[in-house]
Amino acid sequence: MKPRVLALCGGIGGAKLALGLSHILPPSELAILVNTGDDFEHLGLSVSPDVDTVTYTLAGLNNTELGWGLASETWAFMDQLKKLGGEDWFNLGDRDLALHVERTRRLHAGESLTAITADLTPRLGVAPAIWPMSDDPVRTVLETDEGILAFQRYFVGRRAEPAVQSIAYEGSDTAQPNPLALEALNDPALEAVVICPSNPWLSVAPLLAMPALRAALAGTSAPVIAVSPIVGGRAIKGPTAKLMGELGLPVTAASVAQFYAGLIDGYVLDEADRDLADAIAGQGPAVDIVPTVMTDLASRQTLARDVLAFAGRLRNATA
Ligand code: FO1
Repeated sequence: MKPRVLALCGGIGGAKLALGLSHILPPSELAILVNTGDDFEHLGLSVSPDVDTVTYTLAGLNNTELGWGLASETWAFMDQLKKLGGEDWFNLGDRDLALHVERTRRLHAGESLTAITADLTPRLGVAPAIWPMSDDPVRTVLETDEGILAFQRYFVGRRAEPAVQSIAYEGSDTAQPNPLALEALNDPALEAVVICPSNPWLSVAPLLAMPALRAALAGTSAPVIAVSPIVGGRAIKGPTAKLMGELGLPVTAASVAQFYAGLIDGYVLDEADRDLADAIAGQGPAVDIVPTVMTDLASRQTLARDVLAFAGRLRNATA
């Protein structure tokens, strides 16, 4: 499969733009490369939260209140597990459980996460390709004021409350990025790479930490465009702003552009951050200013169209 557009994303925030892209592109023209640094083994099951959030979102099955899991979920399994004194800090809904059980069975049978995802996602009604960033384990681990915490222990178990000192992406040095993504990035016909407004340090960095993927992104002929997850000095969702403060970074869209320096050709800034445009452009990327806050399907599609139009202008400028 040779997509025209490759989107890079994590879970909730990034999936919104991925959904917008999926509504304006024919399915064969879009592939979504998803963070697996959040993946972990829980209760003997292989859980891939970001792959699942993107899957459920594109299938229209996602739980919009929680931001993760399935809509109209029931929790009998968790209620019973709690009664039995089992581990109840991470919630697996009754219907969501089926995905983890089936994925785990097939992984144990020797199939790759990529192959399993390619088979299961159309069964749930997802048409574009969803590619896990790697079939090898990469695990995000945080050094915090409460010690070293695996990602889900930090994010869900401790609600992202501990102060983060540093972040490691264990296994990223040796993990082989998804070969389909490398092939897409090397294809001269690729028209755009979109870094969705996911948390740069928690959701996008695990992808960039794989040397071969970073090199392929740096070398692709397609314009690479990042959409800022920071608007008016605040994160749209999740602990991005808190984390940036802890890492000693000013909580601005400019800090995110700096994080992507050298990799991106274009940066999409919200209208609220217009005053940062010149400073960011001075660091290298072309800047586009559009409304980036996605409140409904229409705004997801509008942002997707704006990003692809920006990519078109960048392609024409270098042609
Ligand atoms: N997030 C929570 O805040 N609490 C949960 O209990 C939880 C369970 C869960 C189960 C399956 C799944 O696919 C995702 C789940 N998430 C939960 C979301 C997830 O852990 C994080 O949002 C992502 O890893 C960050 O992108």
